[in-house]
Amino acid sequence: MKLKALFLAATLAAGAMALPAQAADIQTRLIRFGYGLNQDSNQGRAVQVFADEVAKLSGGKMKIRAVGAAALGSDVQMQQALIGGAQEMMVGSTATLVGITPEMALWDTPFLFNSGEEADQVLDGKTGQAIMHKLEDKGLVGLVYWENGFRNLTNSQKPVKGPEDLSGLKLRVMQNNVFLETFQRLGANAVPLPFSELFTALETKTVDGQENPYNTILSSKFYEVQKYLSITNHVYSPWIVTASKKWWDGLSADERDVLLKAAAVSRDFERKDTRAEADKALAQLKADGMQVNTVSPEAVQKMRETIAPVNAQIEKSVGPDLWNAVQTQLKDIRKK
Ligand code: TK8
Repeated sequence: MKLKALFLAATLAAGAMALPAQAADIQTRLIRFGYGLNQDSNQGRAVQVFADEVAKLSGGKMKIRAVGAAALGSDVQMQQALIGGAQEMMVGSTATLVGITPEMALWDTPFLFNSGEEADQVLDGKTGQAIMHKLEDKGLVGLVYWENGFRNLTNSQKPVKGPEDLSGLKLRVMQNNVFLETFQRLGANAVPLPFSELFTALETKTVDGQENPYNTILSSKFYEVQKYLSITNHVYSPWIVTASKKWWDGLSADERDVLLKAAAVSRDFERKDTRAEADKALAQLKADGMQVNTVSPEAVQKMRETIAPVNAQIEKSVGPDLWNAVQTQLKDIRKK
């Protein structure tokens, strides 16, 4: 009788173990997750999807406290908070990580990708993952890449029809030497500034212009302070979801699994949402009064030639192996 009862208790316990979130090795955790854009943006929507998925997979034990609009700091400030262990997670531009992990500069190569789908294959492939894992030596853990998108120019002065129109234009660039050099070569007066200071800088005319994807120009209301939008698609920008390594190393395998699974769900949602919204954003920017011009293929070609030396610079800082791996993968993708 006694043995039977014991057996029953053991069976019940084993059954409970099989229940997903309740019995898994998951503690109650509050996770501060910072990002730079407004809540009402492609970035904000994807953070919400991530938060919901983490709650679902952890049975409500792991709670994401999402803080947008750079209220926890600029990309660079948040990266430092993650490295120090004062903040758990964030999403931001890979471009702002170049000071920490130089290999990230590969994604800043002008005109590297022809489409978002090409970018997906490279970022989710061997090279993209190898670069992401390099963050671990620096106190960060990369989870997934999201799409920021193809960047285009806006300014308050004139339509940019070619490199000559950039001459002397005060243009905000991301805090990154590749962007600085690219726009200096194009003749602009490039000013590195964190994204969190950009709207005010445009509003007060500290800078004349900036470059970002349509979605961001809309969700950050740059159309209120910028008249001209010139379509160049000069570079594809990824975002990357990162965690503090100090914090990550203290998580159980089950907790990490929840975060990785939720991150993959957020990535798939984010890329779809971002692509679906980009065309609508452009139409909305026109409706909001922006004057839009497409830079001609000839002028784009001239831009490419002017900034070609930047590629050699990037190849030097990422090393020939990574550089060649991406070129080879892109050739393969384009053959198909
Ligand atoms: C948001 C930035 C932004 C980027 C920029 O934190 O700085 O222009 O495009 O998305 O990472």
